[in-house]
Amino acid sequence: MSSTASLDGAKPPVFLRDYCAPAWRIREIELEIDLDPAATLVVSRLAVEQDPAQADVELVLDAEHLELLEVSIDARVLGADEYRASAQTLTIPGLRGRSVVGTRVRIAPEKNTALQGLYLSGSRDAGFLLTQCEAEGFRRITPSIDRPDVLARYTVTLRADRARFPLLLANGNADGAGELDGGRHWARFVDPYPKPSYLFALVAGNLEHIEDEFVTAEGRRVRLVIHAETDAIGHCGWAMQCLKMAMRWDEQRFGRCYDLDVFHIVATHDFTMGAMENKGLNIFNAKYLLADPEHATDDDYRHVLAVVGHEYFHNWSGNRVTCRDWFQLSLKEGLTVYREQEFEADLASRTLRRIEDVRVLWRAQFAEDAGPLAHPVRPDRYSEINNFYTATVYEKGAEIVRMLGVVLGAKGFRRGLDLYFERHDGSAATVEDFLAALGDANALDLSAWLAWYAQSGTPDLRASGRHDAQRRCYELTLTQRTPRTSGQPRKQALPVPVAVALLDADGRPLRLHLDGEPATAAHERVLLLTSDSATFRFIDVARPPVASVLRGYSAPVRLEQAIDAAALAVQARHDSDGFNRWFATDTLARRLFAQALASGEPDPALLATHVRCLDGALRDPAVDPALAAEMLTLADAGSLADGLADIDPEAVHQARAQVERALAIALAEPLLARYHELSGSDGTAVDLAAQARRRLRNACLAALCRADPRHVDLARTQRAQACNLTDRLAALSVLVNARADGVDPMLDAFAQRYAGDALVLDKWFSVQATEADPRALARVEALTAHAAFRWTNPNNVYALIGAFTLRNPRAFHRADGAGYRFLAQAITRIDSVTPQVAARLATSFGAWRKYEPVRRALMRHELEGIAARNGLSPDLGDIVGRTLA
Ligand code: 0A1
Ligand code: ZN
Repeated sequence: MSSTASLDGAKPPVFLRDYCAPAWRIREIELEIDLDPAATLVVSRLAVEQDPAQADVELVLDAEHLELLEVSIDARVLGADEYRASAQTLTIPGLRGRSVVGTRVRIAPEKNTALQGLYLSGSRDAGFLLTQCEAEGFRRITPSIDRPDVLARYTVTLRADRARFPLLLANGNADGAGELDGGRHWARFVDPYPKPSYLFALVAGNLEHIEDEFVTAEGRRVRLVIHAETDAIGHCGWAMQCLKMAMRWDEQRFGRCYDLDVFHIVATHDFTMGAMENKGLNIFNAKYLLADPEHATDDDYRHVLAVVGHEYFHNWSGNRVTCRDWFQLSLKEGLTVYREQEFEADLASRTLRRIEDVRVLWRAQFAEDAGPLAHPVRPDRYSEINNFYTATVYEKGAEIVRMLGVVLGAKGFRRGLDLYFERHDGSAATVEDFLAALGDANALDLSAWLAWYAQSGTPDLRASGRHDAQRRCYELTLTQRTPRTSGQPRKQALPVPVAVALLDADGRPLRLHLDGEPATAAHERVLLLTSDSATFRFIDVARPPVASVLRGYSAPVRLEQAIDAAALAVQARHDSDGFNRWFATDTLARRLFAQALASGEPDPALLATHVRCLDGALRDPAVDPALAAEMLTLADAGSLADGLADIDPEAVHQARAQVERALAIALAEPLLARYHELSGSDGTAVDLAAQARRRLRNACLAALCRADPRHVDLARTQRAQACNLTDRLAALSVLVNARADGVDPMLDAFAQRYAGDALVLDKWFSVQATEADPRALARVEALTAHAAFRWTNPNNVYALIGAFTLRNPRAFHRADGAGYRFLAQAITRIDSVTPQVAARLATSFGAWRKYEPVRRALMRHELEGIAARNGLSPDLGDIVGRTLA
């Protein structure tokens, strides 16, 4: 039972419209697993039950990469002619009604480099065993009905050598343990909550742990345990704090309590994604769990908070209420990303989190939606579901939930979510169910919102205002249009909530009075655009106001606003919405960039306006330093090139660098003053205020070094004196980018200092991979031979090769095509090891048609070369096939 597919033999697509309720269900699953890295035996008993309405449908179990040893029905072993096994399935013909189907299979976790199913993390002799089952990994452990709408109760008995695997874990509550002959031992787990197979997990190894306790609002005492390898266990304290904060927050904000007596988290360095929400046994990529001042940056601290929250919140949005099928993936992911965003917004900074989310949306999701891999938040077909854990499903999915939150208001949204959880607890739901629950709880018909899930592409939203002095009114006209996307030529109007305020010349918000409505004291209003275009008239507006539109980025659209630089400057300096302050500076910077790209230099008047805004943010002590840092940080090249055709990445780089330099030169004095003022006081403190100050200080440093090479000495001093990783890395990055004298020995010293710390060395790889210089490619190629780099480790691959292709457009898009060649070779090499990672890397070619003809041809050539290879994985075949289509 093993399978590979070539591009022309790729898996056939599955269509949403073909969904059928399962003909067979599984009430109970009993597993007995004899663990051994070389040969693990899995014995299963599935209590299956046929849907009487589908009595003619055979029982087909999913089964891949398994060595089938035995099949039985109600304890009677079947002859080889009584079942059919293929590379993907095990079929038992003639079965009717209820039975217990038994199987015995053998698997080899130490050979499983795909990191799906049961695999080994770490070395052959000392590593530990763990599972990853989402989306379709369970079928690589035992034959089963591996689809999310089949929910079963699990009893799991694990057996293993005690010395090698003292820790045995599976989902749910512990239900006995004991000794066995030959130095082996056993442990049993019962999970009382029916769950789909993708939430199954086990862990076996020699891990250390830290432990704490949480008492839920319902009075349940919960043991919290985090497990990690010896060298990492000391870095788990922050994650434990985050977990407790997440548990309390979900009770307070959404009334959701934890529901088992124990909650385990396990850290691994071998994981293709961020983390996984297995019921009661979350498994984390160590990158998103470990944090201590010497080994983690401020960003790491915030990411741990967010990801620990995310996985914990899945316990309700995903586990208690799961998805009917994988087309509904955003039902759990969009909702959980939204909950995670709100968690961080409430506990840390709302404005900052929003800016970061919008940057990601623009960079990753808008690009995806504008290229050949565009798909709706709820796709209508897929051939490889692993390729749909995308920015669209996650980030745009979260934006839809956010818009519903904006329209329903906090209380209405909470009512709706309560009803959703109540109605669908213990079952598998759909996007329609979600909208119905939110609507029913608020006596609203939300079915029009389904279009956001079904339609791909980013809507353009045009906002233009007209003031009528005589009538003392202001008319705001909103117009939407969604450009055609691959596979979806026709588009319809969507419900678009547009949060609006009107500011006077000093930035003070006016009271809003919409024509035809009673006057209120509100200074902000959500306008709901439901058609192609609509005009909203505000009355009692004496003077032309500054319209602050799309506040908090209330809808995931490309805003095109008829607004002059002076009005943007009013927003940048005074808007009471922190996000829109930043949005205004970003808009000004993009205009400067467009001028630099078109005519070789930015317009001096516009430059002066923008400089005044940034100067104000730098000098004003009332401005959050983190916000000031964000205002100083220009959008990345990919985001700036959004919407351009025939992109010349070198020209984009030069125009961007020119704007950065012009701003830095004009702001040199306040940048330097602020840099010194912020120096030296925060040490290893990781509180929010200290993080914000470091962020601004490092933004000032980077800008100063762009303005004048002499400032590179500041970076040298900072590198030498830094007492935290954030400052040390920021200085190193500046020095690498400046190609400063002596930077190579500094890089060596850094690598030596952190030798053996894989996560810090990954950052060291990334710093070198993102040097905005075509010569970075040679360095990256050389680093693939470094002792700390393994092609089999996804974190290494993303840190070096992913950082190079995604965050170093100048070098990746070298005119000679060497960057493309390197990526294509890396993809081919990785595909035979970890297909999911290869497929993800291949999405870096997704925008190939947007580039100028020479680069377009070079990328196409590499894509066609990959496509022509034999034995391509279905994962890679799917991405390359769709990219070239
Ligand atoms: N559900 C996880 C993401 C995840 C998806 C697939 C994985 O393996 C292929 C692993 C994790 C989350 O959203 O956190
Ligand atoms: Zn998730």
